[in-house]
Amino acid sequence: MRAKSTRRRLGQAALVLAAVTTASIITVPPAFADASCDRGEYCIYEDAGFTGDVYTTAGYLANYGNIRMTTSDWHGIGALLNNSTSSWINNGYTGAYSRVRVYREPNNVGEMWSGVPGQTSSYVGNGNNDDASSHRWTN
Ligand SMILES: [Ca+2]
Repeated sequence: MRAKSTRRRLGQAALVLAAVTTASIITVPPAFADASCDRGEYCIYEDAGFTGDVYTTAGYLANYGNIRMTTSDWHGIGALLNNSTSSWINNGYTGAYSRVRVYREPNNVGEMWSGVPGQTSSYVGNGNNDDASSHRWTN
């Protein structure tokens, strides 16, 4: 009786595992899903000219920390977002909280640049390159 019960539980566990495995095959990995610079997003590029690894977000980010960018090629993991921004696009919506402000330090300390919707920078300049650590949306 006990052995049968254990076997049934193992069988159920195998079914759950199979379902999870199937789901992860069907689901598009977030690393790839997040690569496009969609409407409403602030889009960060590792290199000048909107190239290299990418990070796109419609949200605030008070500390880039250990967040990884989306890799731009087929191998490896993305570059660290922190201290990597070299070019950017504000693809946000106009209206309230449409201006993105970018900071040298976490928690919005030391503003380096800001941009309204539609504004882009193909290179942030030598003084600001690879130095951004947080951003937020403001009016
Ligand atoms: Ca960079």
